[in-house]
Amino acid sequence: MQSKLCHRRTAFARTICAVATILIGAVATSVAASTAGAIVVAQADEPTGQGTLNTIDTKARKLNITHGPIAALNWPGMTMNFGVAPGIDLGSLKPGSKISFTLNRGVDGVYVIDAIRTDE
Ligand SMILES: [Cu+2]
Repeated sequence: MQSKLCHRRTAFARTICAVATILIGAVATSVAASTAGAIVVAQADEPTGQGTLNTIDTKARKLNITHGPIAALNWPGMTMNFGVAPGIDLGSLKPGSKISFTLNRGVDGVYVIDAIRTDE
């Protein structure tokens, strides 16, 4: 839970993250419930990238993408492969498309695409 909140970029969000970490660990249920609302909001602020979809491996569920810088992760632009979360339909994607995507960090620490859309 708190890792998503910690992905937020602003100093304010990082402060909230630190406070939430303390509260979730130590304080009563009523306080934890109030911090839960902030965490739900933070999910809309996952790391986001934009780029060009180069290739689609439907079987392995991997996309090769040339993406621009991803500021939230301090990543420069690069060409790389991404895994895709279960439930994302790859059938409507086409090589060469301009795309936007969001990333979610799995339990193994590797970022996978958990949302993707084609840009006009
Ligand atoms: Cu990359």
